[in-house]
Amino acid sequence: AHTKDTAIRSIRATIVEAPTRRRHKLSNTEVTHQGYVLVRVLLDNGVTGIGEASTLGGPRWAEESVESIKAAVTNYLGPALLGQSALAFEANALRMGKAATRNFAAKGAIESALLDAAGKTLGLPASALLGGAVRERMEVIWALASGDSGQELEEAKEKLRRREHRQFKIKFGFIPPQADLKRLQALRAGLGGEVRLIVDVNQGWTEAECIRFMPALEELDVALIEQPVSALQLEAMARVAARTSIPLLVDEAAFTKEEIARIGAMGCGSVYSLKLVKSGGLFEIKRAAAVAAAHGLELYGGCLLESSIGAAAHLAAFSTLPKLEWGTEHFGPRILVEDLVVNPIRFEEFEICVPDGPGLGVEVDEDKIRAFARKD
Ligand code: MUC
Ligand code: MG
Repeated sequence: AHTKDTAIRSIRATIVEAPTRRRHKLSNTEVTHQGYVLVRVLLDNGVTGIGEASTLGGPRWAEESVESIKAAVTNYLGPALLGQSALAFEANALRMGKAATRNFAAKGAIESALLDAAGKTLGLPASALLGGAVRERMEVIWALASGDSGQELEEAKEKLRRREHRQFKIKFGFIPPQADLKRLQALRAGLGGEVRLIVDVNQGWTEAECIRFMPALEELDVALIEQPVSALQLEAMARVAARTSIPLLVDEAAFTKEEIARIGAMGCGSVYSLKLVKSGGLFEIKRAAAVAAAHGLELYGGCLLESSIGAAAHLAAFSTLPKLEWGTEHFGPRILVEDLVVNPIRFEEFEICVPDGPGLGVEVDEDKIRAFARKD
């Protein structure tokens, strides 16, 4: 394709609702379908690029919903970029910043689509445009979130048997802490002492509940506790972090670089979860990682149950980070009944493989998109 004609001709957004293999529960919501907005950009050279914005149960995990994302892309962010070169990544991010505050999932999807189109134009993987990959695969964590203890143990055993995952994140906070502890005890007893277990409370506990129940998590050798208290209660999170021997993973409490600097300075945790829907761009994820690392935080490659499209975008950025101590939790492509691409991301020997084709390296399955697109 011609590298001269990289002007952005159109930007379109489609709402997609893809069924999940089982119910996925969190402290404040549960899903049986994943809501995505697919963003397609068309350049003057005829190349198209695809990006994905993910949500979890409507505007629940964060403020953005599929409806708000589509509106932001169609009415504000898209129009601000028409006629600009897809290769002008920083200038385009500035333009989006002027057109809309926050709206990170929407901005992240557009930038992913531009990286896809630019990479396809230049014949380079998106990771090359982000600085070049320093790793081609990474250890990948699976999330257990049905709430049915027996089912969760069977699911984990199956993942181990298939050599797909050997680290598990257990979603807490949708039942009382005592009941969550029973789930965890059953998993630890059934899986043995070697398997790494992470707990994500999704802001579900008070500081008092942390004080009461974290000693039990320590006994069960939990490796990491993610966002135990409200994202707004930074002081409480810092006190909890100082009290427990388990490192805290900061998720909902920090989206922007300034927020990361604050949680870093306050000691709210010692690991940071990177997410496109928090950073609003793949270049920005790299800056988020640098700010977190400069405050002494280790890095965890987060997800919001993206399909292989969103996962490919994340992996392009994660693959370029000098350090990614905790690997990634990109299990999204495998929780969908049907992935949205014809060449799903590969999982091998407990690792997820970074696609190496041009752009994001995935090809949209148009039949699936037609089947799952919201009819409105
Ligand atoms: C979150 O809070 O980490 C990622 C995995 C999962 O089960 O939920 C998401 C969001
Ligand atoms: Mg989380």
